Amino acid sequence: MGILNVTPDSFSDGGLFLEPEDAIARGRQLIEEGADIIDVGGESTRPGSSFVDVEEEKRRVLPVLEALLGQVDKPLSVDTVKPEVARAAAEAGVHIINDVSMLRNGVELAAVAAEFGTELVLMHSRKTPRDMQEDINYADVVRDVIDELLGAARSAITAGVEKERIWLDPGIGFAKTAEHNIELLARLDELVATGFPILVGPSRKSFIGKIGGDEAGNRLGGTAAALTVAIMRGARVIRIHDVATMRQASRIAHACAKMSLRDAYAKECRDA
Ligand code: HH2
Repeated sequence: MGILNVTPDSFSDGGLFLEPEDAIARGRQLIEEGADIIDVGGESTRPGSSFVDVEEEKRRVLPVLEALLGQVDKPLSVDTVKPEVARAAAEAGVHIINDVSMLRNGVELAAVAAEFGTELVLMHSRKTPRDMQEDINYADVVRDVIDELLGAARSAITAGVEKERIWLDPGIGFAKTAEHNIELLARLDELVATGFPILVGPSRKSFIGKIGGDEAGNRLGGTAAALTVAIMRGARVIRIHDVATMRQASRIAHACAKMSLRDAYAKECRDA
């Protein structure tokens, strides 16, 4: 999943694609580089980002979604927590609604996904991007994240979303310490065991700087390592800025994941 932020203040690509023509060209470039999905967002979620109202968010994302829907032959996703924006994007034909609030403001967003038959990504987070780092107490971060995600999935199903259309995401960097993020990646197989497809978004995030020791700079190596672990543990979709480079990493990780499954299967047959 290639990231396309149509925002002035996203943490790593803010301001680069604010003009619709630049964003549309970037979307086409992500597809050429090998993205299977493009995720278009009009409001940054980084700590301290400014609030965007519904009309402004629609003004940012709709022209880009409409143009790309006519130009690329891949599913498009809208990264929004606002039901009004999700509805306008669904009316335009978007395939996926990506909700980083996990339905925290009510189930209206899920009702839109149900009405239009889109996929619905529920990403784990707590509070809002502005104060999420105040709520980082977990008894067991992996079990707590799973419980909270399954609660949101149940609400989405009650609102009419088909279970098969729900994806879960541990929310790397959202109400988590660097160690929490690492533990969620290392134990991602426990999320995979819920049976829902798992999406993971480690791209260029600050835990890579903190753990890798390169606070401000290049986080490509750390992103590739996180992506590899996630794929080996069974993640289905990785949300990424640097598609060409990460496509290469994901091909290798997939090949290794397939091989280890084949070996496990052969061993099972031998033992049977
Ligand atoms: N991370 C960000 C935004 N949306 N959606 C999902 N499903 N998973 C994620 O991990 C995720 C997400 C934050 O990254 P980015 O879009 O690069 O930055 P910003 O929110 O500042 O625009």
